[in-house]
Amino acid sequence: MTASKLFESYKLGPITLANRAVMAPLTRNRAVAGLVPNPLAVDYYGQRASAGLLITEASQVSQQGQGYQDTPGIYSKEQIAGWRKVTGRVHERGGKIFLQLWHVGRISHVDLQENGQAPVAPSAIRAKGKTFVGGTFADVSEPRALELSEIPGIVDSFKRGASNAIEAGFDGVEIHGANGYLLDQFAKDGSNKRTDAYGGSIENRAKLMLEVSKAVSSAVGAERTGIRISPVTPANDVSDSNPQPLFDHIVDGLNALKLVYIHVIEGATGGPRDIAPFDYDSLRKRFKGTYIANNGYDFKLANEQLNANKADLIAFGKLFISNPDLVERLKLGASLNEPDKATFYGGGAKGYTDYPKLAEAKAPAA
Ligand code: 8OZ
Repeated sequence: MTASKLFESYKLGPITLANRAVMAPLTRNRAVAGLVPNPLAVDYYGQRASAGLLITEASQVSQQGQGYQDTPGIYSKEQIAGWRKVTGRVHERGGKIFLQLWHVGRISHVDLQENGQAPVAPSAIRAKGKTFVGGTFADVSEPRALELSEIPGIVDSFKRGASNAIEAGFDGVEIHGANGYLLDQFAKDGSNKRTDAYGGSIENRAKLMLEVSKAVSSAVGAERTGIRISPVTPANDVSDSNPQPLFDHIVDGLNALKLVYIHVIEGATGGPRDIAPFDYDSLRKRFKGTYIANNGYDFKLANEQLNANKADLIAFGKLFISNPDLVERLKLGASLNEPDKATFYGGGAKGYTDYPKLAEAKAPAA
């Protein structure tokens, strides 16, 4: 068996994780009925319960916050009931699970919005990019700028989503502050051209992310609230002219709120880690809570970063899609299943719940 810090337990606020491997949030687009987690999701998350911590796929906090077809929500009674089955299965198997709270902002389409309205954004600037809706890829719609008077409603929708998640049995929540969705759109100056209290200076642009963090942590406890950020990702056409002071400021604010973790996508989401210069150590040093590192990690890089104390936990995405027993495989130095891109988004059990565990793969054919 391979020795590694990755296999050591870790105390995350009030809960103890069996190891330091985190399953990253992964959009799978299988919530086909009522945007309620698919019954297959119970098996999918349950199969992966040996991760130290599971973070669910991004789950919209309102209809307005949805940007792709068949993504689950966390705002209706039915959705809460659906998620309760997921948390029940994961806990039965000794796992821990956080739900990711999501508002896509301008990365949406009129067909997903109430009465075909425009999606909302900090400013009325359409992103260059596509979404998946009605079974096909389509350009995202032209958004409208949120009125100042609508901002408290956005904060409330995150807060309600967080309370709903706790009602559904989650161990905590992760605020989606990354990848060019609403909170990231407000933070970065490529998408935020507002002239009110939520635009202009770094402090003003960071305000919504910090207000949401404060509201969520006051509702469910800072020790159960984490956040995901992606300082330099170009995902969903987002950009900032000076991300270092922006994210230094954001992390200082999160630290003051005593959030339990920051989950940092280092580099371009799902792409090169070195896309732009950025000092992640600065975030690591500023933040007194847990640092979860993500993006392009394999076992070797995970060990290097853990041993150098650059991270407390490591989040793996694609590797957890194709290896339900990733932790056991890494312990044994066993080979890994390759993920199949064609089944990442949408569909049924294929490429979702049918990746074999090691024992199953090794079992002789009947
Ligand atoms: C892939 C496809 C759709 C959404 C993210 C929630 O990037 C996503 C996402 C990823 O954070």
